Amino acid sequence: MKSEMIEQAYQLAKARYAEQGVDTEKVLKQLQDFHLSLHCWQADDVKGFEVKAGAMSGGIQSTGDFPGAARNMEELRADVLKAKSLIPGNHRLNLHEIYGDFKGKVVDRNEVTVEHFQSWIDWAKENDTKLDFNSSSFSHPKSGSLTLSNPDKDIREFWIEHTKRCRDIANAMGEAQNDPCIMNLWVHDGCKDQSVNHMMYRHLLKESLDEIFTKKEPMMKDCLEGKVFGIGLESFTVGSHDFYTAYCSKNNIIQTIDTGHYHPTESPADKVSALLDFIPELMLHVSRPVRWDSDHVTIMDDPTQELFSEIVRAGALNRVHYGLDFFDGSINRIGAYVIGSRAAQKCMLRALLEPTATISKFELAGEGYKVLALLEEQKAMPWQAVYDEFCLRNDVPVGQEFIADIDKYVADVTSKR
Ligand code: RNT
Ligand code: ZN
Repeated sequence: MKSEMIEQAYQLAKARYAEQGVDTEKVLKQLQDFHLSLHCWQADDVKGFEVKAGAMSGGIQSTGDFPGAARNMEELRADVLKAKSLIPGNHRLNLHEIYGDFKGKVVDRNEVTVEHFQSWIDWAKENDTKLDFNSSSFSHPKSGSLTLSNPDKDIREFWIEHTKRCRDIANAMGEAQNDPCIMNLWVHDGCKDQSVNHMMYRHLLKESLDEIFTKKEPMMKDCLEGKVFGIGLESFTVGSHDFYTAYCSKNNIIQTIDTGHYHPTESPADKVSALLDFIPELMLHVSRPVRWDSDHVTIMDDPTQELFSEIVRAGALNRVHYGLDFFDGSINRIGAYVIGSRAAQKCMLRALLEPTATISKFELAGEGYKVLALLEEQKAMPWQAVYDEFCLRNDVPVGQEFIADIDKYVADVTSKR
């Protein structure tokens, strides 16, 4: 697309938004300041780099065997940089513990230290990327169906030790980048079938968390992610949404909202305003559930749009961390990163372009039809022209032009793997 065309379309869009009292230049600045946290695990179907890696477990699954997945750290880093070069703005990278630089050695989860992440810290600095982190309780011989809530003290302590070490690593990352590292804690703990010990498991999880959080780590932020069920853990999840809502609100901890972790008609967006008066901040795992927590690539669907709109309407832009969490092994994985990240950005852009103050005035004046009218108008406003301008200013391909870049990368790089 010619840049004059993009510029002309943007000027028209700018004028139309100005009629609604919306300043697109201000919005473009806000969008520049909107940083996603790209999840490293889309690049290799959540395999990681452990030397004696266990088969994938913990109730999650990546399906598909599209060729060209990253097979090692060098390939993963190259793929992430390629994806980042096609996404406007600057974005963080979210690492799982199993992606450490173990240098060919067997390092068990209760032995990991910051030295296994030093090369990531250096890489991040060189590439102007901030890091976030996750403890990893799945795909390990001691994962079973219970980790931090396991009645077996030895297994429980193994995972407590792992999680404590992960917090130390996250804190070191935060220090190195002079910006807190967001560490997500998700454990798959649950039961496949009927159980009469729900209270006991939840109590054990609470006790484990209390112990894990005793150490103050000033340069990292903890967040807790619940869910409804996992594959092979269908009947009961210890760390449910309610459990963590209670725990986070009592202990002033960030809660993670994964958009795939609720009942099909339950709205993740509605949780933003329900939670933010009780917990300090929110972490998101932006994903797309198709019939189950399938972790399809994020697109501009209604649930994602509503989620970002609710954040903006709540005035909570700076109280949310924007992690992505999809892993589709059935399509080009770099394409998946670019589509999912751009879709999340476009939803945020549309949320920022809403004339919320005007609509709110009508609502409070009892002018209901005007509220509906303006919300309907937003759907066809020329936000795409603003997004194209954003891409142009960030010197990344506009519109579908990124496809040619990915095709070239396939020809030059991933097809040779
Ligand atoms: C699983 C959770 C969790 C994982 C990642 C890999 O249902 O969503 O966030 O997807 O930690
Ligand atoms: Zn998640």
